[in-house]
Amino acid sequence: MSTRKPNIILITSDQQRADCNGFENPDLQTPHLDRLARDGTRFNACMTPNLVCQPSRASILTGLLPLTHGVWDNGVDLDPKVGGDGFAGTLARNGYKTAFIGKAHFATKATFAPTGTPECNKSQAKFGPDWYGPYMGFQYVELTVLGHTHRTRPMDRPPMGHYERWFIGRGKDEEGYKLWAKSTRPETGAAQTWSSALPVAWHSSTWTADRAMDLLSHHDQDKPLAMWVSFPDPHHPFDCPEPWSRLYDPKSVRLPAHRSMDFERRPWWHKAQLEGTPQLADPEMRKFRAEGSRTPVQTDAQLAEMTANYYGMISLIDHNVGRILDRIHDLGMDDNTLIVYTTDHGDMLGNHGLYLKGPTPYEDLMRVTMVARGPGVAANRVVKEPVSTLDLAATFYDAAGVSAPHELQGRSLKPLLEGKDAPRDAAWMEWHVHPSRCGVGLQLRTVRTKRWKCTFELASGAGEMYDLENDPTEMNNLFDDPGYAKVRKDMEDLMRARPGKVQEKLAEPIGMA
Ligand SMILES: [Ca+2]
Repeated sequence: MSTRKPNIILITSDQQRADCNGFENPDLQTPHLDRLARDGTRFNACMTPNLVCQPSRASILTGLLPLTHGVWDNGVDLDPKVGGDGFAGTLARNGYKTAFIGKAHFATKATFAPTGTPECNKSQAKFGPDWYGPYMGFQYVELTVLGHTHRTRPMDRPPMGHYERWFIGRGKDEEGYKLWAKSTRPETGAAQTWSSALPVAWHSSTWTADRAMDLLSHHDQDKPLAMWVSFPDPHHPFDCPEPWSRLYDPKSVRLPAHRSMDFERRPWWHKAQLEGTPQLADPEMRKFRAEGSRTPVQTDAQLAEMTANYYGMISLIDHNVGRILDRIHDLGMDDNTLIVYTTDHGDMLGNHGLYLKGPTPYEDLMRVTMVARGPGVAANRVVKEPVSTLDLAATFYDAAGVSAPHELQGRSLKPLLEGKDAPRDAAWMEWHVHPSRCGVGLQLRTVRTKRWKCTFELASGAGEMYDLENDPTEMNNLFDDPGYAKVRKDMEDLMRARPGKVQEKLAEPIGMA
């Protein structure tokens, strides 16, 4: 057994529901994630500490909750000092080579003014073709910045991000862009959905795996490697390319049993967030935000088309995870590599009549896939304790035998990964929703135990509480039920027992997302 520090490979997707993998849902084909689950440990109550990209990703990197690292909503940048003390910077200072491939979103892309970060679409000039990091503790980076190309938004010129530069640099960008926007099948009018004609070889999922595999092959194995490989899919638009768009027949996709809006049983903001006007001065951005957070009600056929494409995007990611796993195996790195697969948040996918994401902390959004395999990790085990992607930084330090640079709010998963009995009380979600998002300002705090989930909106005092053991689909809101006052009080105490300090003064947003 090697005494060397283990390699750490974190693989993430973007917006992948916890039940959208083969081991939780036989409708999906993810043989490589299934392989990880069979050879390792998976978590069936892993929570994300926020329901959108930027705060969640900053928490994965830093091991801090959003109101502590300061990224309290999309449109707020992670302070490079705080990011630099995340797991990448800390491992780099302890002898690791650190690398990032894919979608970072540690900083805002669509900003009101240039911010000087490599992800800001008004600061490209600073980051030319020779730039490969460092960034937020990662010594080497190759980014996809555009991420989720919409048909209506052409690529920025000059291109920003390594994927975009590669896409355009091949000299077939106009052709590629047209194919991307084109559909290979008649469209049903499903929101943000089409079967893209983009060749899969030009797709960001392929590129992300290619770059990660190349980096693995050229890595000097005398040094431990910590790499975050971040696929930008299956985030909307649901533009799955062939042949993956044909893997799932919309006619046989199962839809959620309860797919109509049910605001009468929900706290006020569920409805208000769909009716408010995003408070943004820029009319272009206001329109984009309003459309982005409002998806028209889908017919069953449209929802099935959307779902089939979403599943296809996940199977394409899985295929590329398989390629990375094979490369790790071929390089003889299996025995000394901890691999974790997770995502930043889920997608409503039509449940409760809602789509994409928003300030509705259902399990659809808050519960995420997490599976790990590596030295000492128990095989074929399912952990049911409420854990969090917040726990990853602490877990990596534990695996590497290094100390955290400051107190963390996540806890190492190592005992659970080793098959030990290590009960957890609760996982937290927190989100100060800015009125620029959907016209309502919210201070959401959610606490999730094995059995209960309770959300408090601190400004209005409203909330929602569900008994997940007897009501797993979250239909009966018990928040104001006098029969459950004691449970609610206990949950409030747990919510207030949130570890660490909340930043007193939160930064103003500098853009949208
Ligand atoms: Ca995301």
